[in-house]
Amino acid sequence: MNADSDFLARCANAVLEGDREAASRLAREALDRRLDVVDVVEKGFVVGIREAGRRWEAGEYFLPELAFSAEAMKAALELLRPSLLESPSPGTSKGTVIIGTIQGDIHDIGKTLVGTMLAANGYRVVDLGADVSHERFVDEARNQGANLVCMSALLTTTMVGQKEVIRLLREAGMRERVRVLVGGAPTSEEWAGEIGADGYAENAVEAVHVADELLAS
Ligand code: B1M
Repeated sequence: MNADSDFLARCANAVLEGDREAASRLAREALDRRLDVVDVVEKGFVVGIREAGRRWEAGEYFLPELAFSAEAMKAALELLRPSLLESPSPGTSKGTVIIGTIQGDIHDIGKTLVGTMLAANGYRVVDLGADVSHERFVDEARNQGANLVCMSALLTTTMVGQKEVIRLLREAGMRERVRVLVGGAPTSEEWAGEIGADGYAENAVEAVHVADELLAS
């Protein structure tokens, strides 16, 4: 069932106010009411964290307030994760995915969401976390026999690392057998083309579609 706009607004507000308890309570309520959890995340909690970012940029929030918002967001996601992971096709792996946030970048909320959605849709996901060195992406892709390398970047200063990982994959002779998907707020379709990635996705749901297309071709 889809959540009503009032419920979504309360989710956004709990994150915006950095209210971890309220965010957790609302996440539990969403589960109890069997609401569409993807909707609750994307149209509720994510709206709150983006508005917190806007306020911070506008000088209306200080960094600790932004950090509280991020904590509230993570608390809600933690509770919703098992439900997000309910796979429509359990037991069948569509391929192995390596995912992480690029070196120098600690933003992990969007990356975790993308990894969760990929896992929920039948991929074996190896989540390397945040601030992952360029070399580690390549090493893990090799060790795990990855079909797809997913790199998230939220900073204009770190997105260039995605290009470096692609260069290293090429240097290691792995570029032909590994597909590369990039994403994160400052990235774009154009950026993906410029750095030689195979795909770009704007959000977690789109990431699943793009991964499916890339691995089918
Ligand atoms: Co920071 N931060 N932050 N931050 N932060 C941004 C990114 C910023 C845009 C805020 C702003 O100015 N408005 C800005 C970057 C500016 C720029 O580079 N142009 C910024 C900055 C500057 C910083 C610091 C440098 C601040 C400082 O210390 N002075 C610092 C960086 C530290 C570092 O990384 N080295 C910093 C720190 C933090 C917190 C720790 C407080 C916290 C992060 C907590 C955490 O993640 N554990 C934080 C937060 C929360 C944000 C904002 C507000 C929200 C990010 C987020 O979680 N969004 C962000 C502003 C914004 O994005 N509007 C901001 C929700 C999440 C679900 O969305 O991550 O976009 P997102 O992921 C989406 C899509 O992008 C996409 O799908 C996801 C789900 O829909 N996607 C992919 C993401 N990865 C993908 C990968 C894919 C495909 C799709 O395939 C591989």
